[in-house]
Amino acid sequence: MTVYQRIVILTGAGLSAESGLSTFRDKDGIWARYDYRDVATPEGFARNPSLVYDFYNQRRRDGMGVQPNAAHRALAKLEDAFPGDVVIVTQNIDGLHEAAGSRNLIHMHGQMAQALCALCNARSPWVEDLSADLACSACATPGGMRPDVVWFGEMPYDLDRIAAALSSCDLFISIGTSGNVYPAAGFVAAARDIGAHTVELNLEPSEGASLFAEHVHGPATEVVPAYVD
Ligand code: BJW
Repeated sequence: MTVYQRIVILTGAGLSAESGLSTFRDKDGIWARYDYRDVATPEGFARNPSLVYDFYNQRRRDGMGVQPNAAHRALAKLEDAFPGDVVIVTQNIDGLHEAAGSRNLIHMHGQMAQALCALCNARSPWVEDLSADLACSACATPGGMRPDVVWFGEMPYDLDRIAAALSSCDLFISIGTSGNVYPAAGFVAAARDIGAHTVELNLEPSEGASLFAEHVHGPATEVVPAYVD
């Protein structure tokens, strides 16, 4: 690990699976129970906001009391101990990286603990009774409140910062993501193109597995501490 200077780590739902949170595309995953077009698109939200609020309220309840696992902790320890730069780009909307102590963290798909006012872009803590009629405290206009998450067809957050990190990294590690969702699924190609070493740590080969130079397959709580320690 000491030969590297700048590490970018992409994480996905598989990282939090052993903490007890569902993944999306595994056979008992979230998309086996919900149609993503209803709960994870702006069109679905416009059609039936109550369904979307219920979906994210349930996700928040599922996340209550959930603790970071050994893989989250190993990544936080890496950031503390590594002499160079470590940035974690997570697709996860849970708060488990922060809870483990990671600081240099980008939530590219948002955070379930937050609400976003679509009218003035103000962010506020999510409240359980969030509804389409609730007024945003910043602009006092009812009707704009939504979960602060990135749905299909929307632009992920902090892409400029992510592109800058990818353009100068020498090690790219992807953990617990199926490689189905872009632009995150394209980061490995960007890192590889500038000559970075690329590693996949996942339960099974992802969609983009052939793009990685190195693979370690197994549960995140085993393979991540073993790789980064
Ligand atoms: C374990 C494990 C254990 C299990 N240990 N591993 C080409 C280019 C650009 C865009 C597109 C494109 N083609 C299509 C698009 C559009 C679209 C897209 O990608 N569609 C695909 C389905 C084809 N993308 C978008 O719309 C994105 N926006 C966008 O593209 O804007 C325009 C743009 C263009 C060009 C450049 C830049 C921008 C937005 C995507 C938003 C995704 N939103 C969601 C839901 C919201 C958040 C939430 O509610 O949580 O985000 S969808 C869902 O998928 C969620 C996740 O963050 C995301 C990724 O899922 P993830 O994390 O990979 O989970 P799984 O379940 O798929 O995989 C888990 C993996 O873990 C599996 O491999 C398991 O084996 C493994 N695992 N247990 C280790 N214990």
